[in-house]
Amino acid sequence: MTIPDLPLKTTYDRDGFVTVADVLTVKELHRLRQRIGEVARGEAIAFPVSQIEFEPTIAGQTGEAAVRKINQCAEHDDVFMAHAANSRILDIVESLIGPDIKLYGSQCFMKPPGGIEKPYHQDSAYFTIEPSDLLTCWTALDDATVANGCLHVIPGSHRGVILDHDEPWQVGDRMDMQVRLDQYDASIEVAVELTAGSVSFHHSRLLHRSGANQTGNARRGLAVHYMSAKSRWTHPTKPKPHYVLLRGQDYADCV
Ligand SMILES: O=C(O)CCC(=O)C(=O)O
Repeated sequence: MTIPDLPLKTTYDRDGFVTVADVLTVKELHRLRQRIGEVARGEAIAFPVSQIEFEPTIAGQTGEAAVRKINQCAEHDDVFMAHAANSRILDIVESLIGPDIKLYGSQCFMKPPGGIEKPYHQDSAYFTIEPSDLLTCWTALDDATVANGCLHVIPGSHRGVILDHDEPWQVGDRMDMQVRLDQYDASIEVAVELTAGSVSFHHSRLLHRSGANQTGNARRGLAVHYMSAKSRWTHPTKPKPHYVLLRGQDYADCV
């Protein structure tokens, strides 16, 4: 693992994201790639197919090349839960958000050849948790480049508020929302290119997007969302799900 010069927390607090090279071993990377393939091809019998989303633009194809996203990987599979609980990753998460850590969610963005972009958004706009200081650990399962649709971020945008996500965005036959162009300064955007096995950590208010995959190979990224065990559930009607404690202690009246 290659730790950058500045303390990670200094960079994370300033920019809202930080990268660490070569966090996974070759063996860990191989195991995750193998398992994500099994899930995407429907070979992991116990994994619920309802958690698999398909690319809207890849018509007529089935199997791994047509999968856009797999939701709740760690919640439904031990291989991904072991990754979420990887002590090398949790040590970094602890240095950024403190010692009491729960798993908020996980998803694998498959970005196959021809996979579409995901426009600018803040994860906190979708998370019913306060304070809105969750952390996403995004692990590159393939080299992530501008050409194949790596993440792009607006440094420092996590220090602002949660913006309105009121610009409609069509994902196949369903609508999603994005932030309007006039709400951020696109000229300071940074591309977060990573080699396979390297990781970026981003704050849940950081504006980020990923590009379309214009290459012939997949750009798979495994995102695990972590929160402090002192966070609170804020949804007005939905009951709070059970969130797994990964490190530290639980708190009464918290998540
Ligand atoms: O990997 C992608 O394409 C999108 C990732 C993303 O939006 C996230 O990790 O929150």
